[in-house]
Amino acid sequence: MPTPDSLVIEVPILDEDPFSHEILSSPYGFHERLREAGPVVYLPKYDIYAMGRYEHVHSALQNWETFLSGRGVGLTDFKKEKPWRAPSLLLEADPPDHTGFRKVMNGVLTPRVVRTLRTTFHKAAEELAEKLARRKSFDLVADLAEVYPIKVFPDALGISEEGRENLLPYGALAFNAFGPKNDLLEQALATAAPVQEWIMAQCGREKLAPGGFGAAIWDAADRGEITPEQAPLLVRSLLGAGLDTTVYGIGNTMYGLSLHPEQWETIHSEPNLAKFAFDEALRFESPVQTFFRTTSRSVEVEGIHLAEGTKVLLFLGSANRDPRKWGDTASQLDVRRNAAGHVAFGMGVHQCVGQPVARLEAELVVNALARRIKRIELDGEPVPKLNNTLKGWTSVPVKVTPA
Ligand code: HEM
Ligand code: OVM
Repeated sequence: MPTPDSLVIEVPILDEDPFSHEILSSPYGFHERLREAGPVVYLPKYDIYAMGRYEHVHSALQNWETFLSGRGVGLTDFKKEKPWRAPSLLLEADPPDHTGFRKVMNGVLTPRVVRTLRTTFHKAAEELAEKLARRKSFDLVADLAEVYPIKVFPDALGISEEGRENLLPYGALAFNAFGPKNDLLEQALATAAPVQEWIMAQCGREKLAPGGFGAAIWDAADRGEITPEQAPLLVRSLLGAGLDTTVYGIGNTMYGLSLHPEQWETIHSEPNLAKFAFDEALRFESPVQTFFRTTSRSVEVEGIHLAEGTKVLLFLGSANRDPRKWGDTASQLDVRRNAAGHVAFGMGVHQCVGQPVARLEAELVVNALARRIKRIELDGEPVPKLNNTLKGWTSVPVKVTPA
């Protein structure tokens, strides 16, 4: 029933911790309680509001004027507390500041530029798939998801070979840092200083190989589109956002397909479905589960009042499984479903700028495996990987039958 503007509804309260180990490793029961409780729910544990339904998550993502990113997309309000690092010029900025930086990054990661990587990425995918298909069993994470992106992405960026072991810990730190200061963040921070130092040292022009994404950002500085002070921060965005996300994305996709061997059969018989399988798998198990926004003004959502400066936690992973949007099969993986409209890459002005890279990696590696493996199934209990923002696995043992 529509709510008259004048009628302010009392907000439902959920006394649960979405950043607890239990909910992080297995969030779907909580998502359902969140969606059922109402369009906007209060979480007293953190004094924040949360949205879990597709309609409201989707519209908050589109409405950057009311739901700000510039005060941080984590729990910390940058207006009240000092951020743990200099804010991202992209992720943690609003128009008009965001607009010019986004234009530059769009130019660095155009589908046309990304197409030039196809040959190299293809060769690496074929080699890895050939090796894995010969084994009776392997681990989807340790032997595949944590191998392929590390093989191709740092070279595409143009960073040095030395120190690449810092990349995944930096991503883990950055994504944990969007959450509360819990044990997961404390653990990541304990070893963070040398990791952060290495990351920033890689962002200078002299460190970046010609022809890579990093050098392309510096070319934009040469053209006067950004300043030499801003270029390293844009390079840092790629170092922080570009690797863990695809490790989780490829891992989650292969996990979903192993959990449903009949879905694998479908893509084995039609390997060109690999790219659709990736979108459906991102919907089914979204690597980036949540992002915050901060209200820029007093606003009412379905009759619930949010004061200016309120932190709102948007559950992308819950929106992507909302039966109101996806029907009663929302919690099932179906590679033939039209997953268009999912919010795993966000929506609106901040929608993932790295999508062409993520899609290229996933499509090539899943396609290469689909052609060589007839059957895949779980071969033991998957072990969840805990992170305040990312959902994925530390280990997924599988048994495979070669084609
Ligand atoms: C933004 C997810 C891969 C770079 C985003 C956002 C999401 C996301 C949800 C929106 C953030 C928001 O609205 O606040 C993912 C997923 C990936 C992936 C699920 C893999 C499956 C990548 C890759 C790169 C990248 C490979 C770099 C090459 C970025 C950057 C932003 C972003 C720089 C900020 C854009 C902006 O604020 O304008 N990503 N991402 N991402 N992503 Fe990705
Ligand atoms: C950034 C960024 C963008 C997306 C995700 C992310 C660490 C960082 O621009 O720094 O997570």
